[in-house]
Amino acid sequence: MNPIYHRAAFLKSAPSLETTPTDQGLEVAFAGRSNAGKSSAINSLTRQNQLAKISKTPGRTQMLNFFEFGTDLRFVDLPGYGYAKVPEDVKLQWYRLMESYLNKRQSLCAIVLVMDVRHPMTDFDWQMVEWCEHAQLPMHILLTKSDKLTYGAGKNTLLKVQRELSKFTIPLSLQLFSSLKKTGIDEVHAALDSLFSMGGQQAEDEVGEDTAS
Ligand SMILES: Nc1nc2c(ncn2[C@@H]2O[C@H](COP(=O)(O)OP(=O)(O)O)[C@@H](O)[C@H]2O)c(=O)[nH]1
Ligand SMILES: [Mg+2]
Repeated sequence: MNPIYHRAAFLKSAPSLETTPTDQGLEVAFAGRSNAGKSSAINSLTRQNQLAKISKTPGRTQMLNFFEFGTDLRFVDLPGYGYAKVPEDVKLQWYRLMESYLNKRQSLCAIVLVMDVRHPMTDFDWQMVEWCEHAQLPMHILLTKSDKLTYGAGKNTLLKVQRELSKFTIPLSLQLFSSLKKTGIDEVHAALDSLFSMGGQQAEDEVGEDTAS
């Protein structure tokens, strides 16, 4: 457990890259299909029931939601995707927003990909992993709603997804999680500690390269 994550407070909602908070420090962004359990996961990790909105009408929020803790450390709740009912122009807007954020955001150091353990590795999820591989962004995967499966079935899914992802070269880790039962939280905190520390190390290396040249 790392209590720093409990200090997270809402910072800003941004509908575009131009309106995001100053691009300094480090942030970890949470991605996932609408209804996968992203906002619930952020609330469980920060021990705050109302921090990220748990939406009853999914697929409509085309916003990047920023939460800050400590100095220049942030979580970002990315807009969800995958609802058939969403109109084409909303899908296009989502795509453009995600593409510009993932490609241009300097402080983005890792992605937490949230998937419903009963529906892992949808097309959207594959696209996210490919994006991260392309950008060489480390990734941690939460197979959430694990309370919906027996322990054995959850473990089987975990192993299957692990095998499917073995071809990727980015640092990749995954775990079972449940916001409902509050299981797996310590493991996520440890993964976040490691992602932020890798991000900090890389930022230092880049500064080193700049001063050396
Ligand atoms: N059983 C169960 N339901 C969950 C869990 N996490 C989220 N949910 C439910 O799944 C729905 C979508 O959750 P939400 O966090 O809003 O998903 P988001 O669209 O990815 O942000 C809500 O009805 C939640 O109560 C979980 O771990 N277990
Ligand atoms: Mg949400």
